[in-house]
Amino acid sequence: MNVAELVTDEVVAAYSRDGAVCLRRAFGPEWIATLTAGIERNIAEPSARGRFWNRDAAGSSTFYDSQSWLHIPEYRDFAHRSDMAEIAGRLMQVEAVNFFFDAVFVRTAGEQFRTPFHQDEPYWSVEGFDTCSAWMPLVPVARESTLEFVAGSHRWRQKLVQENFGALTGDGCDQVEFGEDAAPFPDIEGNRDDYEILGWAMEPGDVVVFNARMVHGGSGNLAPDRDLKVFNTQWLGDDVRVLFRPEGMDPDNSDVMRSVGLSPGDRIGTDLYPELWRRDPVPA
Ligand SMILES: O=C(O)CCC(=O)C(=O)O
Repeated sequence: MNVAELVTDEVVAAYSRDGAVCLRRAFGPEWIATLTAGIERNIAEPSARGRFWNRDAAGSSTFYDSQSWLHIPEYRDFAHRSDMAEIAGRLMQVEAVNFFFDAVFVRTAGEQFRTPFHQDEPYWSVEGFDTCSAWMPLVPVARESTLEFVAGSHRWRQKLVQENFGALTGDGCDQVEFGEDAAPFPDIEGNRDDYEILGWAMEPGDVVVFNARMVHGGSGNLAPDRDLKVFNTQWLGDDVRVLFRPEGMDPDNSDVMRSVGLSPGDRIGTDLYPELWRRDPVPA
């Protein structure tokens, strides 16, 4: 399906209002096959950030890795050649889009571990409203096992204490620790009726795109015969600037950003965060 058919004015309005939209049949079987091969390669050759978020006594697990596009050609190919950069640009209504990083969440059959509710931007080495993540399951996912979103939370103003996912591994990498200027994170799971919670059963080819300020979590809770392989990409638009956070970052890009000459306040760029889409100039 072409991007104009997929990202209609109604979809753009829903993304702006709710902070997340599910686009059906956005990617064909060839991309699913490519990314599935990429995930298999990634599990065999994890980056230094590769880690298990969970392994339980029954043998189920959740594997996480990020920024692997630098050594996984299938991920690089998707970032550069698929329609995802344009989809991100048209949803965010920006002039240009840079690739930030990829992440994978791979749960084996029957895995129960659910990702705690959190926002993404507070972990990142950048800040801005024009951000999005594209969460793409490569296998069918049922409603009770999908990622969930608190509608409208991308416009919440309060700084919240976020989960320290670095602590799930104990390896000292990518730790975050919020101070007293952040409010306690609300108990979404315990008070589900107080929130409008969005989530979609999805098929391979569907993608959920969400603003990085969105409160989201869940996934997991898998039936004994269902696994869940998710490929995720993060995209940055016009108002995004480099920011090194005293709370810590996950993934912490500050060293690598410094090494390519990026400083706090800079517009993102360089070969590490390439610009992959720009709105066509209006003809004169
Ligand atoms: O799939 C998951 O378990 C977590 C996904 C997530 O938090 C994200 O894509 O930012």
